[in-house]
Amino acid sequence: MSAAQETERVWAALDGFHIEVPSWGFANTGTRFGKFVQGGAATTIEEKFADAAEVNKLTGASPTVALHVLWDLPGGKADVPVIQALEKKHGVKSGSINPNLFQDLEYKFGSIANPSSEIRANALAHLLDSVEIGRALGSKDVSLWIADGSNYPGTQSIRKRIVWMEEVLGATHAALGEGQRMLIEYKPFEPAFYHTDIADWGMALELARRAGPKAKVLVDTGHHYQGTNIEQIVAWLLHVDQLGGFHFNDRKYADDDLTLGSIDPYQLFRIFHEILNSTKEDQAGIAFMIDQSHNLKGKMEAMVQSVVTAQEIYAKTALVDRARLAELQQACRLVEAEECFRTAFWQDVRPLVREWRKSRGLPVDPLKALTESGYVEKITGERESKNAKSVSSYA
Ligand code: AOS
Ligand code: ZN
Ligand code: ZN
Ligand code: ZN
Repeated sequence: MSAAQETERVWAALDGFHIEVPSWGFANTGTRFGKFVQGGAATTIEEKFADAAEVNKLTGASPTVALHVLWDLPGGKADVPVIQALEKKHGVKSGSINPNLFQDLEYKFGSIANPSSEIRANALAHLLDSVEIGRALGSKDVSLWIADGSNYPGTQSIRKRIVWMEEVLGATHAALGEGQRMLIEYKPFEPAFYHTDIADWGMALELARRAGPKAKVLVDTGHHYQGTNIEQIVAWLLHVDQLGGFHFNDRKYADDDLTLGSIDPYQLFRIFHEILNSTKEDQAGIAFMIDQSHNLKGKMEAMVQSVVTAQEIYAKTALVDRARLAELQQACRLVEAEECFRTAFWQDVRPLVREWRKSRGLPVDPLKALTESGYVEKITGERESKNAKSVSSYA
């Protein structure tokens, strides 16, 4: 590939690349053992929007912010005008709407799979509110993570809980408006430690199919057992037209929510390759989102680092000579095929990405620009005393 072709490919890829940042990634979240409160963490929805806007200003790639209904719109639909005002003020839009069915004490034994029909009805009401909020904000996706499960064998009926979930998800789907979707996330364990009601992509896929055509599967990269071939799951979901989006993060052990690409950048490259190897239409239906929680790293720095890493790895992936690769695969020329694939991964695309940033009027080095802007000092000064008081609540 000529240098001009490489530039063209990388620039086209970066122009089309957006990744959503989570509102909760700017707030004080921690581990189950506690959290180290950061002076500059966002304490209000306004501060979360300000931080998300700053990340977008530096990277040009994160124009939307994922919202958590209970944490960001505690007043429910009544808070929509507040969010709309923030969108206008900060120039970033609301992205996926995340219902919260794991925090209230009534969900101790489950939400949409709880044996109590009353509690299931409350969970459905919250999902319907979330759909309404999404519609009012003009946001496409309602993103469902269901923490339901049980801790000991024999304590719950796995089969009955499937039926209950089908009922609630079907009713949620029926409420979706034109252009709205629901994404179903899966996770093998945590908080439940014996069975999780939506434990893997097969369960999520089947529930999505039964709910209806606007339901798709959401792949959180941290939600797999060690060694799972995530790109193969991605390939399958693309094949059956059920891939709704991603929660990107990285991990060494379980759902560690580390900065994406920090442990295994090659895995991210392989996932992106399956996506870039699919049709433009397929690609248009995939929501890229970051789902991370930074307990030790500065939140702004970690988020900028994540978006920049996503851009760089996406750019690398765009350099795979897919036509040549297909020929080599067809001819079973294994070593050449592997080298063709890996050559793109080994290439240092950072000079090309810098050129792209310059040409788009963006800072050439977003992390350095963040440091030089004094933004982190500014927000720390403004928020430190508020953060010192709020050592408790998760997010
Ligand atoms: C939890 O493990 C899931 O990844 C959720 O998607 C996420 O962490 C967040 O809480 C959104 O509810
Ligand atoms: Zn997630
Ligand atoms: Zn998770
Ligand atoms: Zn995670």
